[in-house]
Amino acid sequence: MLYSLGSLPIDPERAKGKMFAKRSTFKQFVLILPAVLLLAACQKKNSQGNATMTTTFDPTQVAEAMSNLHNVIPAPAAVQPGGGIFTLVDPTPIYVDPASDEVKTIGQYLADHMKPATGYSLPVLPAAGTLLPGRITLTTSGADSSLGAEGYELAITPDSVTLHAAQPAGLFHGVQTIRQLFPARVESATVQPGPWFLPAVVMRDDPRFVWRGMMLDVARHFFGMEDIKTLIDRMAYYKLNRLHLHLTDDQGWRIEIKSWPNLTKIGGSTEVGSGPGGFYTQEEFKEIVAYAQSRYIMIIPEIDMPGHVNAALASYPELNCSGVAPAPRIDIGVGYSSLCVDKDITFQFAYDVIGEISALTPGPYIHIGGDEAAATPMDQYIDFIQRIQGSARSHGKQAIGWEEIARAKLLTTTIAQQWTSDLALQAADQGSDVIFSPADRAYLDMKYDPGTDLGQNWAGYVNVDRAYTWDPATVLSGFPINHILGVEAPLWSETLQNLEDVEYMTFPRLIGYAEIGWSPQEGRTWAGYRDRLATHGPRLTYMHVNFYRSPEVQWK
Ligand code: TNX
Repeated sequence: MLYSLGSLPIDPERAKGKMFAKRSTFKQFVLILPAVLLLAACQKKNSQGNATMTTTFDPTQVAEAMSNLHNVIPAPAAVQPGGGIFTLVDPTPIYVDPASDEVKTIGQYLADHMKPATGYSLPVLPAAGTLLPGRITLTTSGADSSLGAEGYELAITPDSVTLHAAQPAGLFHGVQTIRQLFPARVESATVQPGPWFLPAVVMRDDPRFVWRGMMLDVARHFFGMEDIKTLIDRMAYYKLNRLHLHLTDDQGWRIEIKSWPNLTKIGGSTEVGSGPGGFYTQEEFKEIVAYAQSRYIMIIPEIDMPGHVNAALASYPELNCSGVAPAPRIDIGVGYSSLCVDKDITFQFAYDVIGEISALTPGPYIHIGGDEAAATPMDQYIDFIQRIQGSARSHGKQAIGWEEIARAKLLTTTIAQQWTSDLALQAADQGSDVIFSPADRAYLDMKYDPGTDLGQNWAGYVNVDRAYTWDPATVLSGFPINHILGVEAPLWSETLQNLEDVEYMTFPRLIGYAEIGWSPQEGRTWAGYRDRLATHGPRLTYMHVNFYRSPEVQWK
């Protein structure tokens, strides 16, 4: 009885349909706040979840719980605030579908992420049949199939948290929303004082675009397994789902190819500057792929060809037209190297590499580069790209290439990645889908402003505002909206030596790209986003992310 006090009416039919409120409004918040405070003053639950005694909750903490509803990033598609608050108790069971190991794993992931800060026990238990009242429930049974591959529905009442999704990925994304609805200190690695409140709500959320990615250049500087896993965890928190690894370039070859061992033996031993380079063995790479998969992120491997190949040319003299291997390169020049596209062995090499990489990744994509091939004659470039996309296809993969590949005759399954021109229009004309990574908005290696020590500025300065205030649908005028796959933010690593550098350039800008990729365009404003982002400062701090405290944001 007590729990309905102050509730806004939530009609389940409305919650499913078009009438569902788009985004909660501040007005609704003000309306329900007094009721919430009243409720909070009356309610305390024991471990069975019954209200047993009267106590007074700190109104500031209740207000914080309510405001977290408005600070989720990416902003959920639809939010209907409820009445009251859910209080986590010790222990709180997490009920999961008994028939699904995958759902159980997601339940355990939530428990593992709540445990350090709360110190609470959150046993993951199978819930047979109908949902048990109370506590936290994660389930795909009875979910609305229109939630799609990644959507979820989250219902929080004062006595239960229920997450529905049609697919496990949706549950995983919903778990990130739950984490963000708890106070920021829930991300602490050490036990923090409670109470652990969640605001009552019904959310229905699914992404605008299927492709929400980041790219990391591990060729110019090499980053080890732990760095990659850390980055994957950060991405997951913001519902990103693609990590593109730029595995080869002039300065380094970073993935073991068993049929061409010198690629890593010689080509993997250098990087920009004087560093030792490095590479992933195939076993290590599989481990990265599996780790990313457990966070519902797909690894997109890139082998950049026919330019950006000095590390390969230095490893095998026979890949050079001259038959002579060039010296390794550790500078940051571009556009000077090319595979010798006249030679049969060049194609043998490319096909072998594509075959081994295809076998390493379960996903349907392989990125073949294709950018800045200034040292390859255009007719040979076009022939090369066409043959390589065919090879990818023969291994059951869709080729992805930087926008320059639009000059070739593309298969409709081939995907182009826009970065600096309108060539992507030609790709869409040929029936290809396009990923948007406009350098002057989405390049994570662009300096924030002239005072940024790291990064480059050839595409201009990209502050947090500029990184956020654009729409993939309007980057190229006349671009057909049905060919937009989504958005990806590339981080080129010429100037970045370690994870701290990577994080500094990535955060907070990546959070904005996550919202551009996930949230409805309608209603997105810099002012609104900026204020929500400010509340993520403490979260990032608890996670030990080395983010740039941009003066554009009044960090909490
Ligand atoms: C352009 S973007 C490149 C990269 C550089 C980057 C530096 C693209 C497809 N090619 O080779 O690392 O600029 O910002």
